[in-house]
Amino acid sequence: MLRIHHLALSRSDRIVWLAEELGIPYELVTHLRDPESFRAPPSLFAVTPLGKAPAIEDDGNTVIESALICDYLVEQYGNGRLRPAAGTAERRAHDYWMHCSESTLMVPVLLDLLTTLTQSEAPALRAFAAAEYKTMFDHVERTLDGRDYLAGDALTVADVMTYYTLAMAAGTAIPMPTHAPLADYPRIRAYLARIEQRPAWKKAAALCAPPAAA
Ligand SMILES: N[C@@H](CCC(=O)N[C@@H](CS)C(=O)NCC(=O)O)C(=O)O
Repeated sequence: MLRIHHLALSRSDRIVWLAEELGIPYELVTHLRDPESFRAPPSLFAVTPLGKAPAIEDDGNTVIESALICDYLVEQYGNGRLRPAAGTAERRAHDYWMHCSESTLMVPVLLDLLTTLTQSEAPALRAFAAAEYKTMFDHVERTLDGRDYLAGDALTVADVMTYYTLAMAAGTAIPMPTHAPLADYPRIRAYLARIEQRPAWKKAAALCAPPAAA
């Protein structure tokens, strides 16, 4: 059976959500962050050389990197779902967002998170992140003009990837004192809300939530 290694408060939410969307049976192994350092525990190094989440084990394969895991699961279990047909405009948009979500879009998010976690003032980094957020949100807002999802009118796995990046930026995936304001982006707010109404997303959110502090 598919085993998903989940780190509470992390990108591995994407993989649990995707497994729920595809109806794949899985075993969920939850790892907890060190409360002081916010780093992953040593148990993840037993699974992957980088000690990071998400990771999956399936049929003797260990797969890491959330985009690659998404591709693997859609390939193995999708039966044509959640990925547009090759050679279409929708597929090109899907491929673009699959890459962009974990590369360009993640840069300001990680700068913001790291300056917060290290309790740095770092005004230049914050200013850089703020400018990048604006560019990023303007781009996503324009993309969502006339469509419900990033590659068209249907959810694709590129939305599974990009949703989490946007939710981090908006401060909802990992609570952060500073986060990018979405007030000027009605399509992005509607997009996030549309996703958060999906039964698979709701189930994954409940399963992935960290245990309540005692
Ligand atoms: N590009 C990788 C990033 C993996 C990554 O950095 N995961 C974070 C969680 S969001 C992690 O495990 N951090 C814990 C640590 O580095 O100690 C992916 O998309 O899977």
